[in-house]
Amino acid sequence: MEKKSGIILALDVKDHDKALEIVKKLKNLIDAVKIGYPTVLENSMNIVDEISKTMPVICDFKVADIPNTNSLIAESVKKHGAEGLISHAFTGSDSLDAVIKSFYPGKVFAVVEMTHPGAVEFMQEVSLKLAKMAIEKGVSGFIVPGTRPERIKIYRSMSKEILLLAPGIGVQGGEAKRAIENGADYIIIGRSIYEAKDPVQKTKEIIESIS
Ligand code: O7E
Repeated sequence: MEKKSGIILALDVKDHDKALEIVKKLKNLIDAVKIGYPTVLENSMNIVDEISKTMPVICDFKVADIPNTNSLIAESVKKHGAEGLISHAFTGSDSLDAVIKSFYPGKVFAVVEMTHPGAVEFMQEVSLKLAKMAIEKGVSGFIVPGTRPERIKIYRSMSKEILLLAPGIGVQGGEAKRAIENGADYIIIGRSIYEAKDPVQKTKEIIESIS
């Protein structure tokens, strides 16, 4: 996943043709496409194979099970050509380790703190511990909250090398520039782009705002 614009498209688009059309239009402006349950449940994993042939895909399945089940999931995702896989970290080091080993040499990104208000109720309290454990286990990066740039700064201070991917930009209130200034390597953006009247123009504006 070569960094060019620093933008990862959250392709939460259920319609197969619409999803592929938007990827085709934005292909040269974005670094990767994140595909999650909304798209795969409507289209099967074939859509991951299709898009992976044209650009890097990160599967957002927020894997959160016992080690054996996590391994089975990671092995299957790998077969479909995804370059990255998103896993929860709260299930513990053995569960995360199983994802990393079974998805190797693919990149595993651990969710350490989410963007929505409910994330401060339970998750934030343990998020730095999760991040420390995830670094020790050897993840490629973290999912960090673009809605709380001050928290991104803290995760950045934990490691210079770890990739920080920040969703929550646009519709959820986060600002691309602030996320990047506070240490994010990539921003993950969905609705602000795919629901825009002109997604290409919108993406160009976002790129302009962070460069
Ligand atoms: O709000 P949008 O439309 O820009 O979409 C944001 C995407 O990022 C969407 O797919 C959502 O599921 C995801 N996301 C968050 O919004 N908040 C989080 O805390 C975590 C994620 C996420 O992508 O998790 C794994 C990367």
